[in-house]
Amino acid sequence: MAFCPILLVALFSLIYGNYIIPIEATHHVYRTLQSSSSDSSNHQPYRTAYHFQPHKNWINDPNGPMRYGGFYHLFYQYNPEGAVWGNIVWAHSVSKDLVNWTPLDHAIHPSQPSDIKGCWSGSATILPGGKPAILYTGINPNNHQVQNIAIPKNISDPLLREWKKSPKNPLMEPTINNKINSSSFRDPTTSWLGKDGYWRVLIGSKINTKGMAIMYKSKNFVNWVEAKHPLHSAEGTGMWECPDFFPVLNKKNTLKIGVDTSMIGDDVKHVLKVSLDDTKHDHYLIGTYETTKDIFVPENGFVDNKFVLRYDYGKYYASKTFFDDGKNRRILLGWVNESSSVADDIKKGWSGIHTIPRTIWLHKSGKQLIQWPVKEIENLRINPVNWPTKVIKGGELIPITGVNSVQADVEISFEVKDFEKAEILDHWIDPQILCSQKGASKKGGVGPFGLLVFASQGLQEYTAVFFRIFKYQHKNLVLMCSDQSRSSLNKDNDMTTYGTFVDVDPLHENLSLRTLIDHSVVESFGGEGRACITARVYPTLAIHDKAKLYAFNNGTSAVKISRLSAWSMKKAKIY
Ligand code: DQQ
Repeated sequence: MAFCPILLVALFSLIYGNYIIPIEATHHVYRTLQSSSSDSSNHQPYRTAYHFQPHKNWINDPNGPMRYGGFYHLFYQYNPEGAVWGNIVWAHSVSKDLVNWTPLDHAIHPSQPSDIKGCWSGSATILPGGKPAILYTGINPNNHQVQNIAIPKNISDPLLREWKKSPKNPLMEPTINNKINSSSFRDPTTSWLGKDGYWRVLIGSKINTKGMAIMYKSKNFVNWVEAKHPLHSAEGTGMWECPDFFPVLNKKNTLKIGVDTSMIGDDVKHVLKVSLDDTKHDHYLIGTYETTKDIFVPENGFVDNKFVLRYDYGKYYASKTFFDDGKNRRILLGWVNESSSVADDIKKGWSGIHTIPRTIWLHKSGKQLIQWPVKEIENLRINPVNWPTKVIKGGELIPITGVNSVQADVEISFEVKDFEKAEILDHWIDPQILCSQKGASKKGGVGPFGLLVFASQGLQEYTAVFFRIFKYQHKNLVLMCSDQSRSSLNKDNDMTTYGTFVDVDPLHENLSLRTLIDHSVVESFGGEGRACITARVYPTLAIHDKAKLYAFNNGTSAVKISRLSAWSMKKAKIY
């Protein structure tokens, strides 16, 4: 299913480069701030050392990740002019290991009428014969969102440095029954090939407050026709941004193996992820893709019309997966916005990072996904610290020394034996609210126990990542929190506390926590990847070598630390 070369030879070469007009969109627009100069000083305490971020300026969604020519390619939404959203192009970096990256020239920038006002999010598809193609949203002169295609100028260049756009662009416009608003039609997914020889792609959209993933079909990847109905939709969910649709293996002993996006069959379940513009969270549904009807039937559906499962219960948005055919795994990338004020972002000259790429697969229960930082990140680990088994009594705070507390990877496991003192929860309550009410400083029964990161000498500042066990309907219910309420003395920051319940039974397994600490990021994985919480924090005292790291227990019951391994992390080469 290759391109017709003729269509791609005669390309419009319009205005490349500087002719970019910012427009109102899904992100805040700060017109006057878009060309502010940036402070690229190396002494910034909040700049990350091993999370992906460009040298300076604004970054948002990961776009079109793929493996090609022996390289991982990452494109991302980028403002070349400043540290706020605007002037959006597709910046491009390549990597051999998903950890160290080399920046290349911007791959796609406004140049055609169909994208002259911005090149927004999209995805890459590897077509038969191994040729990549990118579908992305362009903003046309009328501020309408349309879908465009770009392909490499030279597929024998493994770095795919140059991209050309089709003169046939736009390939898709929001026509359907005239019901789709031209400002709600964006973010094409990676396409998949049906048994009938038609490619399918999803476009995020909504009608009134009904969010939906509109499907288009094509034989040749250039002429796309809208399907009779969306793949899936849901009332009350608002605009669906950056949809992602992919199969996961559902077969014992093969769960961790990733599969190509076009894979269908009895051994797979499908995942539909949508980024909800209204809540700014990435939610997913697990279900069956009924290929005969071209619909997705979720198993976990909605509760009170709301999605339940999230990739990350902290700050995390506009994620995208790709199939890594080199290592047969599916990799998830996501954007993490700042929690600092716009004025502070401009002062530091940058805004936004990506999480550590995560391998993603179906949990053996079939009810949720598991996420775990890619193995390659472990190559940055140095100076290991390992504790012998240790009991941590109620009220105890034990320093974790020997690691660089602002640039570390910590794995800790707790064994709980005594559930007698677990607090009783007599009615269900939103876990995020429960975490705000019962922060790390509120003494509990079984927990809170976990880690204090970015802690200042006198504990005026700290971020706490912890578990707290409740008795709910005669069962143990594990709450995982990331409490930022004391993360900084600078109250201009968003210090929201995040939380979720983790589907772990501490009667039968230890409670594990892994936290990646990187200057202003606290990226945590609870229950071996069953729950993830990412937070951004900006301490004023607990910076550089003033920051301390502790294991703590503020419950009445003692718990056993059955494992603690911690490492300092080397700096990755990213720009
Ligand atoms: N960001 C892009 C849009 C997308 C949004 C614009 C999600 O294409 O819907 O930068 O963060």
